[in-house]
Amino acid sequence: MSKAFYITTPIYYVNDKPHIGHAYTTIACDVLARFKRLDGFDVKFLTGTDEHGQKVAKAAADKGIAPQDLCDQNSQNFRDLAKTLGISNDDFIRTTEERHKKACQALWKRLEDNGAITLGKYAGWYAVRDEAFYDESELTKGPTGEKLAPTGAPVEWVEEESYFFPLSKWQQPLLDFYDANPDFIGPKSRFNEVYSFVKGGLNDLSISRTAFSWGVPVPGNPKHVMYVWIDALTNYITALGYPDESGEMGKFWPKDNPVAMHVVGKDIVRFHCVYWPAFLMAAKLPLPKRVYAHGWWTVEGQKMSKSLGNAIDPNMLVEKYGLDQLRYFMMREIPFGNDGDFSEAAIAGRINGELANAFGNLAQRFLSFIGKNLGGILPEPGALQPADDELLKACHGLLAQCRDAIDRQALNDVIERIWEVVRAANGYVDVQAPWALKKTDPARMNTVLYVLAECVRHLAILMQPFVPTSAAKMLDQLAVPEDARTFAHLDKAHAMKGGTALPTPTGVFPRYGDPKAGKGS
Ligand code: ME8
Repeated sequence: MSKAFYITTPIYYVNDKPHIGHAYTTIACDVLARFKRLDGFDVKFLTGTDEHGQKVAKAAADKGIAPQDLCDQNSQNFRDLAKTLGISNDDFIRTTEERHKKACQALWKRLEDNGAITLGKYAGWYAVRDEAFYDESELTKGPTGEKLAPTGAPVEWVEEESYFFPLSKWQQPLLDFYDANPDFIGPKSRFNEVYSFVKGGLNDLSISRTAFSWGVPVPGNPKHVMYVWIDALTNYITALGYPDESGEMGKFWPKDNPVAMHVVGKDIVRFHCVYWPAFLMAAKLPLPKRVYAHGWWTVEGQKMSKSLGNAIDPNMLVEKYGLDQLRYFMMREIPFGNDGDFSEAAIAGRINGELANAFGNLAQRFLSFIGKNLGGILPEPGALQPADDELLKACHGLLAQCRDAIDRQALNDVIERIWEVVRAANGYVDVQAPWALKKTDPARMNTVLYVLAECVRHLAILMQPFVPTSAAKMLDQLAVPEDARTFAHLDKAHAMKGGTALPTPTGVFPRYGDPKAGKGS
């Protein structure tokens, strides 16, 4: 029976257009989803849009359009972006869908039945930009003395009738859960941050609003709409068919859940690692296995913001650099979990130095040599020498190392492990110099060319999650059949066969800035 893996992105607010931050999270999840599929898992990969709440209602009012119209337009922008980025999501959820309203109301009723919801009055601070309540003690002062949330968002005083979730009661169960599941939150620094936040004490949470109506109505009291975060977090189980707990819920959200993981930015850790598990515990539903929070991108050294107008449109980046080039850069440039900076110099450096020179040239040089000198037929290898064995051994050792890194969400480590072999293969070419062997020792030349082809087959199969189009082109050039490209095919039984006719090679990774090359894949 195949193993299941459920991976989700945050659902993005539709108050504005997507930018590279959104593209980053979605690409990272796509890499994880593709890796697991290639590794034999039955994967469900979910992304979508978060469409309710005061922030979206306000954005629509500012534009003078109905909230649903704004949602329809901007949700489509996110859906189109997923397509442009080559995202392999299995579902795209919108929180204004009927299936979602049904799931939210069912979860609410279940919480109510379990005595986890009370009616009271909220009086406190709220930041619309963060859609978050803040305690007075968390606030800071802005330049003109105004009160600000710790994120820098303006806050407003809210006083209204509200339903409450008794979060304070869940402090100890949450701490016990974190103690028993130290891998629930990654990276470790985020785990520690959440742990000390919860240890510091939790306030009960207001979970409904009456000041506006753009949300899921509270069952039995439609004067209230649900707090947008209880609505938003529920999306992860809506997409599995909740409240029906048989079908996909049983498979992708099972008891003791060893299957589901959420990838989020560091801004929304508290919602995913404190509120969400507490809601689920109170509802007596399984918790996800892991939440991984990545870092923050700045652009040319600056924070992206509406006022600076420097939020980069990912569509433009794909147009300018090529899709696989962008995907590779984002996954390679910074350790997943750390902050990083997007700059023209950095992406151009990675494209030219690594994709074009190191990886692209490695394949291009020996493939054109075979095309020109051997009629495009991959030669049979002779007896292997220690240098050949060493390179092939490095190839065979890669999958285990990549799996280990993937399970820690160390995406750049996966690339680094692969790149160690790319470097070793380039070193092998330099030392073995197959072009020189043509005259002196053609049999040895054949072996070297064969070993290179087998090595590049491994590298291209393992690079598929990161650069799917280019890796596929490389595998086409090696005449690897489309149904022989999973990780199960990395074994010796599926090695390249001498005598295989190879198609005419063409460059897979053009240099950036080379007027002859055009843009990438
Ligand atoms: O928070 N760098 O939606 P959102 C890296 N609707 N990632 C970034 C980024 C940056 N500069 N800016 C945004 C919400 N992101 C809620 C989520 S989930 C149940 C509800 C990414 O549109 C990052 O993943 O504000 C961050 O967590 C997410 O976009 C926030 O998207």
